[in-house]
Amino acid sequence: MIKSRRELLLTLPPSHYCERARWALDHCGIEYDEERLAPGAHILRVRRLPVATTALPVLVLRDGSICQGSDLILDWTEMSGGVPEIEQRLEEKTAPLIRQCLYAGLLSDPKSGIRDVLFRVTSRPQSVFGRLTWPILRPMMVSGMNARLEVLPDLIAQVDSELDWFDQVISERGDYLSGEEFGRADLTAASLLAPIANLQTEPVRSISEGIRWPVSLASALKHWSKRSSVKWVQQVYATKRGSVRNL
Ligand SMILES: N[C@@H](CCC(=O)N[C@@H](CS)C(=O)NCC(=O)O)C(=O)O
Repeated sequence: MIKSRRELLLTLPPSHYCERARWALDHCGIEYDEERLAPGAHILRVRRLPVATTALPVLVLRDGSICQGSDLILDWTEMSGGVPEIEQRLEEKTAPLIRQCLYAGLLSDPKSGIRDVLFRVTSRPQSVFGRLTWPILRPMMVSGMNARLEVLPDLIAQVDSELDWFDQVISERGDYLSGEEFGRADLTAASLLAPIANLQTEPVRSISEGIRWPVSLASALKHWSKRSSVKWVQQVYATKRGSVRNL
């Protein structure tokens, strides 16, 4: 069993699931270090751990035990204010759709800046490995997520209907998804919708700095920016994201 002084959060920095875990740790005042990995290179690192898959985030606890997945990490923090049915839909349907949709536009456009964003805030060896393997990695990401340009219009329509659902949720529930206080469900929704909210709030702003949205996505993002869901995300980030410990 490996013991360390602080918890260690392994992330792919731009991942919204990783932001969900990072925010929960920040919110709960937990001292941790963040090890920022590059896609592709992360596999070599995560395979050294006793976990079933290479998906991040992974939290390595001080006693050497491990939580894999943002949901289990939030369970471990014991944050209150969860709404399981809303969080489950966000985690299993809305968030993968948003990821697939954005990558379908970004990976097909060499000027999108996505390569630099994926490797910029990682360690030097991770970044070098990632950049060298990019010609192989990029098509692997496209096929792994089915993030092809041809499916982008359909993905935009599907994200739109997820926002119809979430607009309805917030109109029924008011400012917070569970009761009168900010809680786990709010944090989950805001972080998993963050990639489409053009946030100027840290850490999302710094991590995604340099993205140039392809025309195909820019108009969808502009349209979404007027929706209640996106305004709600911006408001929650502006008022609740609070201090970011590990930038
Ligand atoms: N449901 C999981 C999803 C995690 C996930 O899909 N992580 C992606 C990043 S967005 C990942 O690590 N992909 C690379 C891999 O699986 O090797 C969670 O909530 O943490």
